[in-house]
Amino acid sequence: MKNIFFFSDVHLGLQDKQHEKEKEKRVLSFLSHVEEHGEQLFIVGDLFDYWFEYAYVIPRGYHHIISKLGMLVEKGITVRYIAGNHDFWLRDFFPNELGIPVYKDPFGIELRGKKFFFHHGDGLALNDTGYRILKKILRSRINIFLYSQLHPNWTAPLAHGSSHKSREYTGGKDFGETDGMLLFAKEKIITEKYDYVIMGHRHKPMEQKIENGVYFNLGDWISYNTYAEFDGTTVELKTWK
Ligand SMILES: [Mn+2]
Repeated sequence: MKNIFFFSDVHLGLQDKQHEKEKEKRVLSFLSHVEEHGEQLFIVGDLFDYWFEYAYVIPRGYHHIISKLGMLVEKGITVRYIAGNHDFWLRDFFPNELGIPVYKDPFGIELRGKKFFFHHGDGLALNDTGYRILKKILRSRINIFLYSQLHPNWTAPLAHGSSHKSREYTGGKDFGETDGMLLFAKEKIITEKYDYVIMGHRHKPMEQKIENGVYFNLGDWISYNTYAEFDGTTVELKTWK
């Protein structure tokens, strides 16, 4: 039987050309592996460092990876895409053109008899009221509409700048005792009896056993190249070589 794969925080478009080329190669080889050994793939947010999709236009530069994902779907692999804070402005391109459903809210799902809960992870830090307010503003319909009226030549370079700041900001957060993501995972596992809670956003892989469940943070593809794999019995955090 084939396996279920999870990865997040590739942040395509974040780095300079050479790093992006190398990253693209790594991700493509990982996706080929999934093509061969997977039956399902979960993208747990921030595949793109910046994605804003217009009714008739999508950002350029990620063609190989996008078409590879489409190929996986054609091969019969179920691919799901959980929007992160950097790629929240996904519209109908992935579902309509590629057959990849986009999830904008955290959700639970049963996979081979185990209960999984997925959340990109943004907005859970305890000391992060500022971000939670910003999140509401960035996701308001009227603001998205207004933004979409601006020409992409203006908005894309600007967004790339602010996304760098946002990532530095996230990276600098304290994930110690007061790790809001961990507390969230505990709640899901202890109270709601989930077997696995899977998140990204933290840019640092983590595996934490909590009573009868496990919280995984998937790390990133900037420094770690980590992903998780479920064979129907256990979930394992792995590094792509
Ligand atoms: Mn994120």
